[in-house]
Parts: sequence; structure tokens; C-alpha cells
Amino acid sequence: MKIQAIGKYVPENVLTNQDLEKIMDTSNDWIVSRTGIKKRHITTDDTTSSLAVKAAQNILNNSQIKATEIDFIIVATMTPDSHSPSVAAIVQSEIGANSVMAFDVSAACSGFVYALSIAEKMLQAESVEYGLVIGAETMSQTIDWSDRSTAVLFGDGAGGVIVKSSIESSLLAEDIHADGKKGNALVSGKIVNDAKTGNDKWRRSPLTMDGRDIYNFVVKEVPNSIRTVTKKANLELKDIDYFLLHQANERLIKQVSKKLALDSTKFPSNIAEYGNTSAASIPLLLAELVENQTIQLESGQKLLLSGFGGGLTWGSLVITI
Ligand code: 4VN
Repeated sequence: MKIQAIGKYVPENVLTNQDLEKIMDTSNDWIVSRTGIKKRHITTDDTTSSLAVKAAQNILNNSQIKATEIDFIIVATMTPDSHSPSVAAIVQSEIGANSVMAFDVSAACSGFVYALSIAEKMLQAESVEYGLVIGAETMSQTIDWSDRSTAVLFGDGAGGVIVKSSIESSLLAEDIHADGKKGNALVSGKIVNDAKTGNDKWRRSPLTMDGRDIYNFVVKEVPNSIRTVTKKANLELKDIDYFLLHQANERLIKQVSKKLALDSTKFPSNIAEYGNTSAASIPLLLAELVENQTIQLESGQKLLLSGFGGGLTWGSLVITI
């Protein structure tokens, strides 16, 4: 597997911390000091599939590849438009790809890491040359806007890559996990039977999160995962050019860098602009770092991607780019 092209799309509409101060009991100072978030992009008319389609078109524009050359499409999302059709199937139709394999991956904030890992395995099949891998979310559709502990954290967006089969894989190592026993720490879209209330029988619940629980879990597990995957790649931490962590909380990212005794400049962040976009956060960050030339395709730079969140799931990849 080789990463051939990168792209993104975020909705234009911005919701600032000052905007939130007007609709809930919160403050810009609290949000910035606890999370690093200053604003988030929130869709007005877009859904997860339309964000994913626009990101796909941007990725294709950044490549020399035509939609008809793509051999599979994977979309990582925890906020699909529907369970059927999948977001990936909608993307397949909208970008004019052939009738190739298309499916969604449900691994919350780890989704993009899971999807890239799956893509690498699929590219080992002889008849497969190009794959489109996207992380796309409209977290705004699952947020409980009366819950100030979660409403301030999330945003919408999509990003992704085209991957190409190659004899020398740029995926050097992976370390991917789930611990379903801790699943209740982050729940979204749970099917609830409301028959007793006389309302419509079935509804899906908004996002609820035990923030402390997840935060502590991440501080414990993610440094281990980063060490493990680096070792599996026969590298040392100092050999990694950039650590692209899921953008869940800037303070948390600083804490992870500190635990690893690494300079925080090796942990780029764009959470100030987008908030937590779940499965879209790592590809959005990657796309921006390529846009501003911090990361250059074909440079041989070594990147460590690490996703973590609902499931609970977590996973790290070491790639060369
Ligand atoms: C991973 C993490 C989080 C997350 C958890 C807690 C949290 C983000 C709680 C304490 C609060 C500031 C905000 Cl670590 C979320 C996901 C889901 O993508 C994954 N923020 N906070 C404070 O300081 O009181």
C-alpha cells in the first residue's frame, strides 16, 4: 500500500465558542483551557454522505486517478445517513465509480485507522489497484445540544486518501484493539424502546460520554500503543517525524507527548479550528499538513497515526509517506 492522494471537505458554517456562550452555560475560557477548541464547523444542509462525496471529489482532484479506476471504497463513520444504504455506497454512486465493493466501518474515533488497516489487506489481492478510504462525520446530528459537557466538543467534516497497491508497503506496523467491556463510556445512536411513553416506539439516543473515564483510558493505553507499534516497525520514537493523534482534546495530546518524553511540536493539532470530528479528525489533520507542506508525499517521512474512542477502540499505525 502507498498513499497516492489526500483531500478533505469541511462545511463552511462555523460555530464559535462565543456562539455557544449564547445558547448554553459555558465559556470560551473554559472550553479553550480544557480542550483547545475555539470553533467547530457545523453543517447546515450537508449530511455525512454529502461531506464524504465532496471530500472524495477533492481527493480525486488532488490525484491523477479517475473515479472509474477505484477498486473499493471504505468510509469510516459513526454518524451514517442511514444503515442502508451505507455512506460508502452513496459515495460510489455520486462520484461515478464502477460497481465496486463499498462499505462502512464502524469504529468511532478509531475508524480511519481501522479502515486504512483493512485497505492495506484488500490491496494485497491481485485484481485490486486503487482504494478510496474516507473518514466522514456529522457529529452535530448526534449531539445533545442541552448537554454542555459534550456539545462543546464535537464538529463535522470529512477527509481521506486514495491508496494504491505497491510491492513495498508504506504501512510499516499496526497495533489495533477494542475493549467492548468499556463500551458504555461513549454511546451514540443506541436504539431505545419508548413504547411505554406512548410516543413512537423506537428512537435512537444522542451521544453520551463519561469524559473522565475515556480520558483516563486514553492516557493509559495510547502511549503503550504508540510504543508497541513503533517497536513493531523496528523504529525508535525519535525516528517518527510526526504523531497524528485523533483530535479529541489538546490537553490530552500534550499529556501523551509528555508521557513519551517527546516534544509537543511533533504532535500537530488542528482541534482549535474543527473540534473533535471523530473518524474524520486524522484524515483532516493529514490533509492540512500536506496542504501546508509540513508533510510531503514521496518524502519518506515517517508518521504515526493513532485513533481512540468509542467501543472502546484504539489503534496505531506507522506509515512512511
Ligand atoms: C477520546 C477522548 C475524548 C474526550 C474525553 C474527555 C474530554 C475528550 C473531559 C474533561 C473535561 C474536558 C473534556 Cl479522550 C473523546 C473522545 C471521543 O472522540 C475520544 N474530552 N474532556 C474537563 O477538563 O473537565
